[in-house]
Amino acid sequence: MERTLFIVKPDGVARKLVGEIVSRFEKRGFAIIQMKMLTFSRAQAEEFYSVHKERPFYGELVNFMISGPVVAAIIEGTNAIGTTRMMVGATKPSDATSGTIRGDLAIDISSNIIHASDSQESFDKESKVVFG
Ligand code: 3AN
Repeated sequence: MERTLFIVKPDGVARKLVGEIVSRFEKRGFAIIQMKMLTFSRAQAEEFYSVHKERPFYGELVNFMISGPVVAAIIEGTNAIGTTRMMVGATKPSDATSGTIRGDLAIDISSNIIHASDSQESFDKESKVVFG
């Protein structure tokens, strides 16, 4: 059993995709361990995305993440981190295969509706930023 974190980003919440996205993970067989709606503070978003600090899109990414409420969840199941990343699809929605969340529901790289931890280290850090 493994745990991971996913976040329905502000565009996903605004587009009323929370139910659709949570449902995919429930149907796949994951258990929801924690879930909450929150609006990131700037400091929280900067810490959450600190690995991208030097990237040209960092400022835009932080501004986007604080632009509205998000829904964050910790889920548990076999190979949760890898399976969730597979279900989310490629970062660039135009590269994401149909059947994945981004491949079915997103078109734009800067608003790609969902985040999911990419490693145990990311999960540890990100879940601390979001759930304390
Ligand atoms: P993922 O969310 O697939 O793990 P990362 O960690 O490489 O992707 O990037 C984090 C977020 O930064 C992405 N979800 C996306 O919103 C944004 N992002 C990544 N690359 C770009 C880019 N080239 N231009 C604009 N935003 C980007």
